[in-house]
Amino acid sequence: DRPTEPIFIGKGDDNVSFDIPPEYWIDRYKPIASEIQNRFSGGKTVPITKLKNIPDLSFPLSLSRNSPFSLFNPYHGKMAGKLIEILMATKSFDELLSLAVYMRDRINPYMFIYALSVVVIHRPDTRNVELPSHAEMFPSLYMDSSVFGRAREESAVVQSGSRTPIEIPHDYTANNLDPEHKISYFREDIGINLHHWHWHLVYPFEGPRNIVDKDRRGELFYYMHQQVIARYNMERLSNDMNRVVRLTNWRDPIEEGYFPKLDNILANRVWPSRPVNSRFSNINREVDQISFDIEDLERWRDRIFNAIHAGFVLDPAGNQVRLTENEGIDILGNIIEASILSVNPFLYGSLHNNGHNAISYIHDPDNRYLENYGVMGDSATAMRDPIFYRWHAYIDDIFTEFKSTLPGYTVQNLNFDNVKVQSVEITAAGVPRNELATFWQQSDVDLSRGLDFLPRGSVFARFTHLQHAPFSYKIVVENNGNQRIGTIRLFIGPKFDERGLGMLFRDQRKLFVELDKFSYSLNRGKNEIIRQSLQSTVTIPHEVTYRNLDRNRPADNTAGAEVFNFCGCGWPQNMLIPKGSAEGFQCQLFVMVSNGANDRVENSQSDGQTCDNASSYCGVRNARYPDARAMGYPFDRIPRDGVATLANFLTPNMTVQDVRIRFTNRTVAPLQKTPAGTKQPSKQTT
Ligand code: CUO
Repeated sequence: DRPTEPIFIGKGDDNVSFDIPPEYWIDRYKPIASEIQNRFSGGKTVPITKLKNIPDLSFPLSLSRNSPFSLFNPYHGKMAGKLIEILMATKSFDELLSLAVYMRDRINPYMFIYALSVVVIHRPDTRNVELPSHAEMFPSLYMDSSVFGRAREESAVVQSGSRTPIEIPHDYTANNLDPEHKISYFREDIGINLHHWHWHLVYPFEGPRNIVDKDRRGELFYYMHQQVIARYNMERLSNDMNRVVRLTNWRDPIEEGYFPKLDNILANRVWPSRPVNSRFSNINREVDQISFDIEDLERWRDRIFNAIHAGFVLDPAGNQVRLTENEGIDILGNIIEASILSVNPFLYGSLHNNGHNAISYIHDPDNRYLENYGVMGDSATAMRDPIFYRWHAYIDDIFTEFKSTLPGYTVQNLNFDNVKVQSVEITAAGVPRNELATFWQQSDVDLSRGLDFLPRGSVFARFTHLQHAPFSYKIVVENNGNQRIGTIRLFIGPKFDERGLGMLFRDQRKLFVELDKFSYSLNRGKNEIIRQSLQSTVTIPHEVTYRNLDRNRPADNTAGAEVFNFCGCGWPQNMLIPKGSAEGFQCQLFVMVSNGANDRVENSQSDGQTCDNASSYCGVRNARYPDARAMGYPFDRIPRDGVATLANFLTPNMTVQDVRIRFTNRTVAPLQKTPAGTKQPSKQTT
């Protein structure tokens, strides 16, 4: 049982501690409370108001501090939901802070941080509170466990400020004898995993209804994960691999293994691995209060397919709820995931979540070996495992089945009268026109917030990730009507399939990856639109993913405060485009200008303060989804009759440009400088 430290909200040398009311200390620390407080309060202290009444925490307290906590586990989800409800009910910021301080040493830490994070991004009075990066709070979920022993050694011997970043080798989970390892750089990318953790934080499927019930959340569950699969497939094609195969047969052994090399610091265990050819079993784990059979999954699947083909789902009273063109996908998203908004959980079950559970407990389905869940059991780690993509490709295919029941978009629907897109091109410094350049880059993460060691102070892990040269688009649009608002929709997709043959539109459409979407006021005549890749509404900047902005931030947080306000959901900018290949991976860049008057949504504007910089995959905080079209438009439906290829699909307000993504095997030193005085590793790479 590890001792826990008092609460620190600063990181590195920037120690800030709370002035904890004596009654709040847990019994174990009471006798040494003042000694601990003195030992750790190096700088500012924050006063904490003592609450007269502490709400009943018995339900969330029933999960011990050292137990694993999985959001995919319905029992854990309910506890977290209760905790969120209790924290949301506090009447003021002071009360919230006080209750959080009280909970901190009592509640399971992983559940506590999850619930508190959900609360911070949903309360109006915490909109300016910056959540620390989850990778800094729980670094063991995001990187090779071997780094931590080395970090402790470094911090014990070398003074803060002179410590050398600990380098994480590029290949640490496997080698190329496993073909799937070729794209481990994608699956294990810290930014991608952070995005996924944040997405599920913004869109919990359990908890108070006013938090869960967001505009089009079921549809966004479908779309964000559909895009993950499209991106993964682009990445696979870049690496001469075939598209991911759906996990359709749940009785056969699973070919892919995964050995995560992660520590579970909370449980003092290593994360379980999954050897090749593991088989699904019925799950019955009393300790986790979870049991279901493979047959249950099959029944839910069949009922969902029946509903799609019948065109309606049944509510608990037996009434038909139609799966309409506009709302059907949202209804299905909530049913398939399943969220508490599911029309009928009893009939349609929880297919996607229990797929995660079936896989994450595959090594110990009845808990006879007292093993925890594998990486598929946590949204912070699930995307590391190749099976995540096979499972989600399966889930995505159910949504595709529904979309196939809808008529293709007509020319009239797609066209924007009197608007013609003449051309689109890409330029990047030092790269031929219509070419994108990718390479490796290193970045640093401060581990000091997430590790217990003394003396304190920053110690960094240095990891290597994919990067590309920033680029700009030039789109030439001719507007023969009056001045109007257009929505510019940019996508990229592979030009050829695995065999090097051109693709049919019906297949290629599923591979188009959204790059950007923005409104533009079109003047009469010719418009030259210039847009930077860094402005993408799909991504968040590198500095936001890694929370490096605060290093040089003014202490009073006055200058450019808006820059620092974000919620952390968003595809990482460094993964905007796939890796491509040394020869130049051939892609098609697609641009469409749709009629802004039809795309507009009332009340979709953010208040200008927070969380709207990655709206395509994450929505806008406290506002409606900012695009009236179906998510994925215009690629979300089968083509209209007579359209076989992308070229046939185009209307005058669209165009396509061939582009290449060329990868160079070189590594660039970190963009963000670690604080002054930090030593660089002796092995310099350029
Ligand atoms: Cu994001 Cu399966 O939903 O992990």
